Amino acid sequence: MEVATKQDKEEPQPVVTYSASLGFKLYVLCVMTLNVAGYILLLRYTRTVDGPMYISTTTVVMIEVAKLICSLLMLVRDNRSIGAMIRDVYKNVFCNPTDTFKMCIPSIIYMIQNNLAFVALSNLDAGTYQVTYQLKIVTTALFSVALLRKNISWLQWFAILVLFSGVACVQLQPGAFSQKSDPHMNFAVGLAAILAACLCSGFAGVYFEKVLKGSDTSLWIRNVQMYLFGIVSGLVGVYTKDYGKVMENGFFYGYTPYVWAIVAAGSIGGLYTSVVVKYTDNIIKGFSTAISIILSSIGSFYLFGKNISLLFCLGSLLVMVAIFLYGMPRKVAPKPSESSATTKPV
Ligand code: NCC
Repeated sequence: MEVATKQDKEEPQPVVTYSASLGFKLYVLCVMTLNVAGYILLLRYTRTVDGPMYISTTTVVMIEVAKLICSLLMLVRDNRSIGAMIRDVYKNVFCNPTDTFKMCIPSIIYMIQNNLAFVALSNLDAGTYQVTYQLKIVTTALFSVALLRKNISWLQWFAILVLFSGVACVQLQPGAFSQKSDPHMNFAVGLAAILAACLCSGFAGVYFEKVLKGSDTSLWIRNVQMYLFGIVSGLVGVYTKDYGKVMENGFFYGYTPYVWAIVAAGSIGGLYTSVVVKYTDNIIKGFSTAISIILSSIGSFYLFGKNISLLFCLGSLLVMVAIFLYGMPRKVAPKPSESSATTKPV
């Protein structure tokens, strides 16, 4: 299919916009949001429960494998046969190395980010983790301006300040800095991991959006490209960090049904994230995942017997208000590039 995407290099992104019904967008946002809450709780639960501890780097690899299989199945559906899918992948992935290598960057950064999530959740409670992680809206906004040349209004920058205040309130809750109740948890390490994950999330998300919407290559081909690199970089992670443990106990050591549930939730979350970014953008994605803060906080309260303080509620509320302000529609004159953008239906 010929789409007017190969424009002059100086034209700003995006050059392809994808349309879908509001119902479909709400559906993917809801699934992603509920999944995030479940994923965080599972991660937190499996990192704190007694018993043989699974090797988290292997889980990251398994999630990439599951996402690759699902993306290939989506390509079978789109191409209507396995043979056509193989030809499609061969042509677009293996015969197009320059294009394929574009996905190497987000895949490595996501791999680092996904590993950092395990470090952060081994040292922070689920609620603090989730709210602090909302700082990725700031990094996403900054990278959106830098890479996608997005226009961010004063109201939206104000929303970012409100967001900072909300996150600070949550962190100032009594005991948040000490977490003396669990000697294995180190708040400083958890916070450093989560801040680094925010940078990774912002950069990789915006970079992926730029590449996806910068050409007419299908989402599932982009995902196959990314997950292939994801598997390789994930295995490098296993080798460098946990080689000894894997040799001693095996790759699947400590894999309980809960760990397999993490693999399922991790792959569903990743795939839905890619669909959300395709039909909306990274900023709307951030707005949606804020709802999962409340869900995982409630879950954290029940599962780990944690008391949610008033300050935590206020902080969460400020974060929600900030995300709402950030997502508020505004009138902007269409850019010349946008009027020439190609719109593709679902
Ligand atoms: O941090 P976040 O996403 O921005 O990370 C994006 C996740 O989506 C995967 N991804 C992205 C693009 C693509 N084409 N395919 C993908 O599989 C990346 O590998 C990365 O895992 C969020 O906005 O808060 C969100 O958070 C993650 C997750 O909770 C955190 O990263 C913590 O680990 C959610 N992922 C899951 O719930 C599995 C994501 O849905 C939303």
